[in-house]
Amino acid sequence: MKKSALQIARAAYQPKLPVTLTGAVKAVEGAPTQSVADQDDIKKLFPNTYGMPELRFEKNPAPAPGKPFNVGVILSGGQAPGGHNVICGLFDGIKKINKDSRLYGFLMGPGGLVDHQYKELTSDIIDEYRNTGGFDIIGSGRTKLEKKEQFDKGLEILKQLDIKALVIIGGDDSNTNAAVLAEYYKNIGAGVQVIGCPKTIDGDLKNEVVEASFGFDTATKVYSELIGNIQRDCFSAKKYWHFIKLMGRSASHIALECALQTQPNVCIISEEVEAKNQTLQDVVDYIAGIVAARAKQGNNFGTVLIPEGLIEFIPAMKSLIAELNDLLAKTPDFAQKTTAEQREFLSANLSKANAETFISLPEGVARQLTLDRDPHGNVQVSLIETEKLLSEMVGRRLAKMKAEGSYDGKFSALHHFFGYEGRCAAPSNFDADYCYALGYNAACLINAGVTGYISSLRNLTKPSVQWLAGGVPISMMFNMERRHGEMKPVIQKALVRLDGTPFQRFAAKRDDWAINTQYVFPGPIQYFGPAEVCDQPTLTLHYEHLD
Ligand code: FBP
Repeated sequence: MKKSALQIARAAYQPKLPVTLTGAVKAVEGAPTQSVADQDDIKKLFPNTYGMPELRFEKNPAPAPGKPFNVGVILSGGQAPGGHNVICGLFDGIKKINKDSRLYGFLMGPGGLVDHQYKELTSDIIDEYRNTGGFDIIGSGRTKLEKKEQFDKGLEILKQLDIKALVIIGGDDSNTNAAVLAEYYKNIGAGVQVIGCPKTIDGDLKNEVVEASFGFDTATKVYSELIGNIQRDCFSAKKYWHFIKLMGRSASHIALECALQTQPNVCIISEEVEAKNQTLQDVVDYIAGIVAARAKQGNNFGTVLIPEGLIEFIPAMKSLIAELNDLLAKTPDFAQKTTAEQREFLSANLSKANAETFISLPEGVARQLTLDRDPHGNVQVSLIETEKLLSEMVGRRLAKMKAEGSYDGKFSALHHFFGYEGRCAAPSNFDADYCYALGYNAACLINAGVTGYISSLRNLTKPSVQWLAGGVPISMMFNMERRHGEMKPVIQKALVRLDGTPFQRFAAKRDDWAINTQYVFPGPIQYFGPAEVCDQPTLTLHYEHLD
């Protein structure tokens, strides 16, 4: 594959490891841990891996010579910038312990383990992928590793390749499954350790012990650059309202970080909408109010940031989607009805409140809610064009306001969705360093002989050389939640905290940003240059450290 000039120059970048990891390390045990909630239930489910201590690495002045060992690695779920560097760090880490150690990548996600699809990652291959975006070195997939048969099938190939440890690079669900797998292998005496690494651009895998998931830094910088560019265009032409949907299936961390970076006129935070029990119409009225206020000053332009998961946080929409899922599952001939028949059927069969919500929706969105279903029959919420839904409804509201005499402006909307643009970008210096260190640190955890741990680096707002390296038992992040009708141990998803500093900073400024155009134009990610331009972590991370 032909390489760009940046790719060639970037290949030479040497990620900056925490000082502790630059030589041999020893693991120092902290106090035994507990899960964040439901301790008794989780202890029962993880008899072999519950309560293990946190680990901190320190320099080891007198290391014993390391024996060679083989490791397997899996990329799980959506792409996130820096995944390749986790693998490069892992490779360099195991080779540093012993040059004869070997790394095997399972192909296209967890399915590769179950189906025995793998390739050995040699130094020639690894060198091609240093500091690059993407997950294409081995591919990724969304197969869930959760059944005993999958674990047993996986063990066959792990044994065949003499693999001592499996590293799973994934989000909250994948790390939950990594802990279940670790417990199972320990219980049957399989002799295979399982180590997790925290990945997802969504930024919702974080807590007291995991400060950030990788990929969030780069992805939000890419989106902020694009939003900044749009804002400059919008400020130049002064004739469009830009409705910009941002990825982040559940939590609104991406939208919030981009708002802090770019200071748009409006940013909706799903968690706040839910907490205030707002309706879709409330959200529409809020945006329309700002459009009208800006129009009064002759400013018929602006930007609106919308988190991808918004729809599911609006209580009325949540209830409508839940009832539609049930109703349509019982109505196999629904797709054969004409549009008019479908609308009539739904109006007659939905509860009164849900029917009213349904009728209030623009036709395109109503169709997406009823026709575009996943293989389980559920609404594919991520396909709903929330940006169009909101702008259409704002347009209608403004027309009404015009008729009543409370608005006198022009409203012309353009729509954008930023998601995939950011997931495979070349990792920022932060993500390049963080990911490389996560992988390298995972090698140290393997060498320390532990299982059911997630690779952890802390002190992330400091320069990477000062980061603290260690490991945290995954079971420590668990609570019990209802999933598909059953109570399951899962890692708590981190949503935007309305009492946290990142949201509070935004909330304190948003009224000003709404009316007085205060756009910031962050520009593209810089890989070379002064540290204050190239090495800044996200504002979210920075403000969270003030909490
Ligand atoms: P992960 O949680 O697996 O990291 O994926 C996050 C994400 O990028 C979401 O923001 C988005 O909703 C989803 O993946 C899209 O998934 P897909 O790649 O399957 O279209």
